[in-house]
Amino acid sequence: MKEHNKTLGEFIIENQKSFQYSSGELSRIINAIRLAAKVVNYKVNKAGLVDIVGAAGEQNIQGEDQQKLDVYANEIFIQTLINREIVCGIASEENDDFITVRGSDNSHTNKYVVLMDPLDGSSNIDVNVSVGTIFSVYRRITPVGTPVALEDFLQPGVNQVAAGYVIYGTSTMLVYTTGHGVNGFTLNPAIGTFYLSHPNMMFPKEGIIYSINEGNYVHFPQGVKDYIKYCQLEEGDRPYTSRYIGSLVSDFHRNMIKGGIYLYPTSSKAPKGKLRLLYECNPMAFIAEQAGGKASDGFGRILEIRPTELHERVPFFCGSYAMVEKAEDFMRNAKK
Ligand code: AHM
Ligand code: MG
Repeated sequence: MKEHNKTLGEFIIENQKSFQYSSGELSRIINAIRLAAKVVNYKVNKAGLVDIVGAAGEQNIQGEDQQKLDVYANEIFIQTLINREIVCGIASEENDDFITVRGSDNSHTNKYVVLMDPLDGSSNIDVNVSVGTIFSVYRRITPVGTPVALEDFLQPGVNQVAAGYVIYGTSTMLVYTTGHGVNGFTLNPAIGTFYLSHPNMMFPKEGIIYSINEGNYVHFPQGVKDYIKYCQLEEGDRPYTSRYIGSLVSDFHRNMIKGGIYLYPTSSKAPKGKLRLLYECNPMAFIAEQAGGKASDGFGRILEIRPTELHERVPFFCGSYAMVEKAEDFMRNAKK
């Protein structure tokens, strides 16, 4: 079968065979995410109609309550995972605390936890710009049979068994890794099926795009200011091109295809950075590394950070390997 004729469903089944000890649970989690993504996609595509059928907090003409899309996406992903009884716990950027999930027999026998940002960049919805869902899967570390605990969620990113994102863009894509490279699937909306469109995605080692909210320039650490100036210098393939959507998934996706770096550093306004380690940075870092890229907090590997709280924030430098390495050089030099 030609690669582009392969559906996500077929790909999941084929790949399950390559996990030596797989009981099929991980495949079922990816399947649940695939389903929830299609439901959220349908709703995101209708978002422009909100003015016609009623805004969030109001009732639409059918008398149904309108919900904010990020709240809706959160509920869809959580409910889809809970209904299928495949995870023992879920943590979401939208919820203060993690959710304990029991099996139908009230047991705690499932092995995996899912962490997610159900609708990242949701402020872009009102202006018809792409948004995304980010997810991350870990094997629990507490014994099977006991209720899930905070430590099951506070694992370093190197422990991830799967991570991915959905991008609701000009076309909708699901991109994910289980630690054997990164594959991208595009939704055919006419029949509601994802097809393998981007097998083995790889970051170009070098790139010419830098993505950062330069409006915060004066608040950035010196190393970042120096790196930005380096990007803008007239030399070799520089100045680089500046591209910033303000939607992490979209900026990351473009940079992975074209070559580039995404930066969300600390600033005097956000002393720990803005992005969340568990819901945004770890999954994107896992995908980046699997695609030959690099992800750093400016000084060290994102995936090795030991989290201490669910909603922890970190500075994030991620993208083409050589570009992130260069940015780290500037960070180190500015500290000397
Ligand atoms: P959110 O989780 O509240 O949507 O914030 C995350 C988003 C990222 O998608 C994006 O890269 C970043 O925030 C943009 O932030 P800023 O507007 O400060 O540049
Ligand atoms: Mg977010």
